[in-house]
Amino acid sequence: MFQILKKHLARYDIKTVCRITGTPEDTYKKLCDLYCSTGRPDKAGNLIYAMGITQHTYGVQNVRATAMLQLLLGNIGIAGGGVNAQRGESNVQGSSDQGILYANLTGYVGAPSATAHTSLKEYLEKETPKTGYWANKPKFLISMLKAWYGDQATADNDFCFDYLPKHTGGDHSHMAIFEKMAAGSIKGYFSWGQNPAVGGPNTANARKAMESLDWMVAVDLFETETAAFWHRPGANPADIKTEVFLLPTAFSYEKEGTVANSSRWIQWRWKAVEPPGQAKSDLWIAYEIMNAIRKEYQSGGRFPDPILKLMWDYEPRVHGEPDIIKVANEMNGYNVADGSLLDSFAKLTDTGSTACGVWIYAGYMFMDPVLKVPACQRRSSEDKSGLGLFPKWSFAWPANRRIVYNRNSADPSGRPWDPGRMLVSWDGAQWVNNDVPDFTFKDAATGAFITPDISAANSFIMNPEGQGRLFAPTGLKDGPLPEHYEPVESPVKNIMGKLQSNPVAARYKGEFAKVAQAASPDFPYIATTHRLVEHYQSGAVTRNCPNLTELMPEMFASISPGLAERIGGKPGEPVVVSSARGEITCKANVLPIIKPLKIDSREIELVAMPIHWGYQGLATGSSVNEITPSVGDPNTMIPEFKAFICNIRKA
Ligand SMILES: Nc1nc2c(c(=O)[nH]1)N[C@H]1C(S)=C(S)[C@@H](COP(=O)(O)OP(=O)(O)OC[C@H]3O[C@@H](n4cnc5c(=O)[nH]c(N)nc54)[C@H](O)[C@@H]3O)O[C@H]1N2
Ligand SMILES: Nc1nc2c(c(=O)[nH]1)N[C@H]1C(S)=C(S)[C@@H](COP(=O)(O)OP(=O)(O)OC[C@H]3O[C@@H](n4cnc5c(=O)[nH]c(N)nc54)[C@H](O)[C@@H]3O)O[C@H]1N2
Ligand SMILES: [Mo]
Repeated sequence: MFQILKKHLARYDIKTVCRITGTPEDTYKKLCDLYCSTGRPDKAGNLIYAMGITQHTYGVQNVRATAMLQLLLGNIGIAGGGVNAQRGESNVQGSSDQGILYANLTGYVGAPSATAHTSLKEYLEKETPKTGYWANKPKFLISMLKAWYGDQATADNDFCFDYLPKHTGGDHSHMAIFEKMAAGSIKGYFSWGQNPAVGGPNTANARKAMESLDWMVAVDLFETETAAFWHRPGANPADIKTEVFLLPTAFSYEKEGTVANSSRWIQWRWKAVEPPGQAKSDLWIAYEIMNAIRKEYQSGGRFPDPILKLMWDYEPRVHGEPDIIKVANEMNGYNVADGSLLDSFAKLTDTGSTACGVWIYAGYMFMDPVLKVPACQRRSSEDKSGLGLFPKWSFAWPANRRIVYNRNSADPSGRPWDPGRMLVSWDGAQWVNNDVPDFTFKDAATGAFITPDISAANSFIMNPEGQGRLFAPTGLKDGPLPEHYEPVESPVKNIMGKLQSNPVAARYKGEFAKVAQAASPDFPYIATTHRLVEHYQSGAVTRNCPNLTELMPEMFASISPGLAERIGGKPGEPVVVSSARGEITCKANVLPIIKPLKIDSREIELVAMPIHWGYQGLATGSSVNEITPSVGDPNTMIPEFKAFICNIRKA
């Protein structure tokens, strides 16, 4: 495999990489030397990334490349190492853990398919690997079904597996939803804590697509651009039939619950103030909607069982709110016989004796020894390792392990590669550790230590083969090894091969198909989008804060002094930025730090635009997403927000 990899990558010598990226060769070489110097036992290299890596039609290939680099340098599973995705919103990690992605149930257990999984047995046979930790999948799924369906779930009825919604394949991501909405096949829509009228690509068409909804529910702090789509500038409310409900919700400081951060630390957040007016917590809203649905189904319905047999008891209320500790305990898991909390997912069974909503969260709740009530937040700052592990602060899933794959911090014989950064260590007779070992280190039955040779060749326990993957044999739509492609819209030719852009990039139909031809003379410049310190995301919250809107009041496009001169524009003057989707007007921000990109010895100007404006709130302005393309990565369907082509002129 290593020889294949070497051959594949030999084409990417320093000269070639710098032709593509425009980085000066000596700078790039210096950077490579510095970064690769971390590939020694006494050093650690940490690779942090966010949207610059992911928001491309080859975003997953980018991420794969970072993981492969870190594997090759020995930077995985060690203190100070790793590939660290910076999750954007405070609980985006927690949301993913709870199964918010359409192809997942909770804890990254795959959602069942209508055609491939007609029974629990068929699901488990097809989806359970023989080796690796996922061999325990039946325990995770059956315990989740017990958490959802309680006594109703028995071995005889497949633990109510038939009640789970089954997918029929295909793409149900953000862009696909709006494509279907535009085509008229989606009739109702919950916009719950998101603002797609500003946040999604090609958004002028997304706003138009919402007009074909019968109803929409916006659960938000404010009347966002999405909630207000029916009276947006240019629309005639009399022509729009959609019934819109706006449910006011409590802000983060006005409710309690868990949030999970980028390091998978689950932390409890207490309520600081009461929500204003009629605003309720999201939990209250979800609970009452389901209560109302259950009431409707009591008088019949096409298939009431999944709804009426669901365990849905979060009483008694606490200050009117559902009992959130009951929710937290259900996520954590408990013994069905006596309701006692599970302290580890190692205790889960596939017999129905345990219930657990989110297997990776097992053990995060504990009985507070002083108060004698279930609690979540551990609050000791003790850290004997001196490595910043803080094992008694919060709970890091899985199993309160701070660094996953930590068997790799020790050599095959179990000696730490760097004694100064010991996570786990075999002292000849037993394992000693600063972090929770991420391998089978003790015999579950006898409690005897297992010698290091057993785990040495099996240090990536989530993979059936037990190995890190330089080569990804399955799972990725665009192949086992990363390859360079240009963005779908690019002013330059891909010098690495015949295929200009990722041949399997996600693309959409109708109005969402609008993409410029490569090297179009109509759009000679590269456009990119980014954030500002003063605003947050679609600006729904921050453009309602007077002080923040005062600091950063207006939408703008940043360009180089050279480009400003070419279009005859001065700082602060209005400009029109256009793409194959349309055009927006904003102000010119002429900045010397914006420099033309040097690609294959050509200089190409760059237009950089922030993402935060819309037509609601205290400070309004055009949304850059009116001109971004609906194309995305084939695996994640994340839109290509970071690179497309545009033109710019004086308004
Ligand atoms: N103040 C503030 N903070 C925020 C947010 C906010 O809106 N406002 N949003 C939060 C959220 S949800 C997220 S996801 C994060 C996002 O955080 P970031 O990803 O850091 O934010 P962005 O500004 O979108 O863009 C990231 C960077 O990508 C670089 N870039 C563009 N194209 C490429 C490329 O091809 N390769 C590489 N290597 N780099 C490239 C740009 O130069 C830019 O500096 O921020 C979070 N924090
Ligand atoms: N062009 C371009 N577009 C982008 C990006 C980019 O870099 N470039 N970045 C993308 C990224 S990474 C992200 S994450 C998205 C964000 O896009 P969205 O998720 O659509 O935008 P947000 O503004 O984060 O929406 C959050 C909404 O939740 C509301 N809210 C806040 N707290 C609560 C709460 O406790 N409960 C409820 N119910 N509502 C609450 C806010 O008022 C706001 O309306 O934007 C994406 N869009
Ligand atoms: Mo994000």
